[in-house]
Amino acid sequence: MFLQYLLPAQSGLHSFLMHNATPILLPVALVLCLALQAAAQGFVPNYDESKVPPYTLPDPLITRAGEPVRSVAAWKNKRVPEIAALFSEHVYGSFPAGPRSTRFEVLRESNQLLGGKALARQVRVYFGTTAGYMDVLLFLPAKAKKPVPVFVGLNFMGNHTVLNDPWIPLTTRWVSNNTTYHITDNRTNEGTRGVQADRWCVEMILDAGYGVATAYYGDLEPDHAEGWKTGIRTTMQPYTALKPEQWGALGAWGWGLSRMMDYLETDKNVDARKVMVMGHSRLGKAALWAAANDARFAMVISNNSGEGGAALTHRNFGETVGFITSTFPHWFVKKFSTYADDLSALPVDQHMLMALMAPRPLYVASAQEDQWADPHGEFLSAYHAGPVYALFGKTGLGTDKMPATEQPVGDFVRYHIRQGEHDVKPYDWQQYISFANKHFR
Ligand code: GTR
Repeated sequence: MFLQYLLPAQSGLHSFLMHNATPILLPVALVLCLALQAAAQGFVPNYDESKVPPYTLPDPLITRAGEPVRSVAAWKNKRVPEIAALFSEHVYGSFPAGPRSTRFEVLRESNQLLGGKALARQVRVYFGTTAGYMDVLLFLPAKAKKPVPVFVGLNFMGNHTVLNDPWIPLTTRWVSNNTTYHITDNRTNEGTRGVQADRWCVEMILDAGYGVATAYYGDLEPDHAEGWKTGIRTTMQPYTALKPEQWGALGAWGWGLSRMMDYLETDKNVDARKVMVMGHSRLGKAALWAAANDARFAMVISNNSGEGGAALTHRNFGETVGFITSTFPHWFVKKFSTYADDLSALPVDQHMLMALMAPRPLYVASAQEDQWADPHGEFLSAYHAGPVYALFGKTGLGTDKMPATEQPVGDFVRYHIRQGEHDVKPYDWQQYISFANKHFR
């Protein structure tokens, strides 16, 4: 089935794939790279459902002291803080409550993008009273007569990659080298404009009457093992009162989403009660953790977030704690890696993270060819959040049967698995838009 895992781990081939794949082949190349990395580590992922060892999930509705949670009040006052503290301690690290951002500078504004369909703003969001900042790119439907609900999410390569328009400034931050895009000195270039436009579907979102806000995740922390040294975990240390090792890169990216929210609350064209946080893959993990900590996000969307995101950790399928914490040691707190060989000791699982979203609408999406992210584990974790939604009188997925491809299921918790690879596709956005229509219109 996954022939790629049989390939020898040759660093030359690895780097060839990483750097010479055409844009269209990039997702395939990434899978191959992961496979080669896995092979290099002597790691053989399990892709056989019948070989998933038995596991026991902690019950979201029983406290650590063994008391059942029977009311919304008990859930909110006792169990939510307890679960959030468990995730902080064992997985993601602390999530600083602030400082909130209060200083915003509109750097540029235009009503010329997308043939005049979009009102676009690039806004510099300063961190507290410091000179540190992130640049938020906001698109709004030009025709809107009142404040609109907005999708918000971080991007992987810079704001200029989400839409091909020379009006959008190139990021000046550190970016990953990539010879497909001729990035060799960790600085981006004109050739990368719009290269991730397929993932953002800006026009489709605006046509549906929604706005979309994005920022480059490298504004918060460069995504490599040493990135924390120049990222906000270091620069904001006096303000967050946390040492860099007390939170991970996922936490830093999630914290940035909250700072974007600080800005959106002040934008008169945005309906701040209807801001939907969305993230893909590692940025889906960050989006979930942000939403768990910040109730201002009114809807939560996890796109192929996988291990450490929506997928159940206790299932041994696809990516594992051992692999993720050794390949990306900077994403989590160190303690998470100690569960690599003994998952039974881990006192949380990701269905509890899903449950922290309740009663907000939650969408979990997988992709058929993204077995690395364990689609069935993503489905199950959405399913096991159901009892908490029920406590609020809301139906979650409403079924324990994994649906066929492109047959979304669920009410307040919704799930789909689409055909194709690890990515964000127009199909995914169509579903997120109709989910938003259902709950916000
Ligand atoms: C992979 C990682 C996944 C996922 C993915 C991504 O290398 O193993 O957990 O986060 O990266 O972000 O695209």
